[in-house]
Amino acid sequence: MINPKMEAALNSQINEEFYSSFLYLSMSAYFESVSLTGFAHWMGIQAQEEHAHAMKFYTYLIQKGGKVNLRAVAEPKTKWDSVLNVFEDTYEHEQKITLLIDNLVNLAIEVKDHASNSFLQWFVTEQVEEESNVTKIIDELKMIGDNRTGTFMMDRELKQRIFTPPPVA
Ligand code: OFO
Repeated sequence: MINPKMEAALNSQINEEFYSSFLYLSMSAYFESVSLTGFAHWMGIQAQEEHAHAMKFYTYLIQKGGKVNLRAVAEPKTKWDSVLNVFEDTYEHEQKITLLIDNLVNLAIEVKDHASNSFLQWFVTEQVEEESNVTKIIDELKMIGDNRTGTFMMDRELKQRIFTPPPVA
């Protein structure tokens, strides 16, 4: 049993998480097109994580007896001006997601849905990490500037990223 307002809001968040996955996959494809395979790999993992986030919401909603309503996913952007520009967009997007998660927590409190509030706390913590990871990359990119060797070294470093599935709801 789940509050109908919460059910609708969680369905919207499933769509947002699938869109996040699409956006990062599109960024990954952009990096492939400019032969930055390490950056492409990092974004590919990011896309996988977002898919897992969507599924975490999906599983939770079903466990709570809610109805999952999947909707069309918006078309992501496909071109960027620079590597830095991609990560600036990523940061902006993650800030938007943080706001959405905070709004979900506010709603859970409003409708006295303690289970959803508890479930959402994992995402609250995750968003701190997401924003911090992207900020670190933006800072490094700003330090590197137009230096090709620096970009190449960073590309190699980002290739090491490993996908860690989030804990099941
Ligand atoms: Fe990038 O975050 Fe999902 O929730």
